Amino acid sequence: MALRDILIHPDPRLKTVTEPVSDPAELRALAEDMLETMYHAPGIGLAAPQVGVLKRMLVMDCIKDEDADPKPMVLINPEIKWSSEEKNVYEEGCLSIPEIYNDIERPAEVEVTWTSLDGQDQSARFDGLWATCVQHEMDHLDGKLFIDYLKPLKRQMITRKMQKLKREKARA
Ligand code: K1U
Ligand code: ZN
Repeated sequence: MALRDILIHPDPRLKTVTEPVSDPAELRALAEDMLETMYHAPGIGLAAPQVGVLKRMLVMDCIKDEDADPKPMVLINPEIKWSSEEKNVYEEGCLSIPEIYNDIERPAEVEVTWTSLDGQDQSARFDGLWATCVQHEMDHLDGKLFIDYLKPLKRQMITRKMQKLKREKARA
C-alpha cells in the first residue's frame, strides 16, 4: 500500500468527466492506496480523479467516532437511483481545496447502486453524513467540485487562494 498525492484545485483532471471501470478487480491496489491516503489526510472520502486517476471509483468511511469500528467502502461505477425531496445542509470541505469550508445543500437521502471490487452489484440507501459524502464524491467523478455550487465571485476568490497555495508549495 502507498500514499498517493492528492491533486489541488485548479487542475484540469479535477474538471474531467471520468471513464466507467470495465474490470473492477484491476483497481484493488488503487482502492487500497486511496483508503490509506484518505485515512492519512485525514478525510471521510476520496474520489479517483483526486489522485489523478480518471476512473469512476470512490472510497469513503464516514465513521467519525474513533472508538467505533471503521467502515471502509469502495464504490465502482456508482449511480444515484433516487434522491429525497428533503434537503440537508452540511459544511463541506474537500481535500483538493484545503482549509476551505462552505455550507452546501443536497438531498438528505440517496439510493445508490455500484459494483464492488469483486464485481458484485450492490445498492444501499445513504442518509446523514454518508449521503452528503457519497454525493460530494460522485460529483468528483463528473468533474464537479463543491465550490461549483457557490456564487462565481466566491468561487473565483477560492480559486485564486488555491493558485497562491500551489505556487507557495512549489517553491518550498
Ligand atoms: O472528497 C474529498 O475531498 C474528501 C472530503 C469529503 C467530504 C467532506 C465533507 C463533506 C462531504 C464530503 C473530506 O473528507 S474533507 C475532510 C473532512 O471532512 C474530515 C476530516 C477529518 C475528520 C472528519 C472530517
Ligand atoms: Zn472533494
